[in-house]
Amino acid sequence: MSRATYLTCASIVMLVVAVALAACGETPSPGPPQRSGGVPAVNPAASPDVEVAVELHDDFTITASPARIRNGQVRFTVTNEGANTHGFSVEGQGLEQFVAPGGTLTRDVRLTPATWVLYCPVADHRDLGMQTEIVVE
Ligand SMILES: [Cu+2]
Repeated sequence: MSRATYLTCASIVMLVVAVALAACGETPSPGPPQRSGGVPAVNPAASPDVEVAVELHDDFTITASPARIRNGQVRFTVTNEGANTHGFSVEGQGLEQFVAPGGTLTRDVRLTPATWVLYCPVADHRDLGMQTEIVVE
């Protein structure tokens, strides 16, 4: 191999290496586009007309305070005071939500004048007595 041929071969090898390095050095494809700016809330809750505090207990009791309210937008703040999972349902409202021990849940429900049953939807808790009523006037 002459010196000239050797230099040419070396140049080609270096060129190939350079191209390979360039290929490896490609920046990774960008991930999914990032959202910028605030996303408007889908269903911003109206300020409630009345608030009811609900407590769930391990002895299968559920309390609501106050238990007599005026009709309108009702905000239930449900606290699980027990060591077991309980839940919150308003009969006839299609609402069924579990609440972890020590957890709190807030739900807004529009209630018309009637007597509404609140109960725990977990397992057989309702049959064990875990329900109460509120009167909406
Ligand atoms: Cu329960």
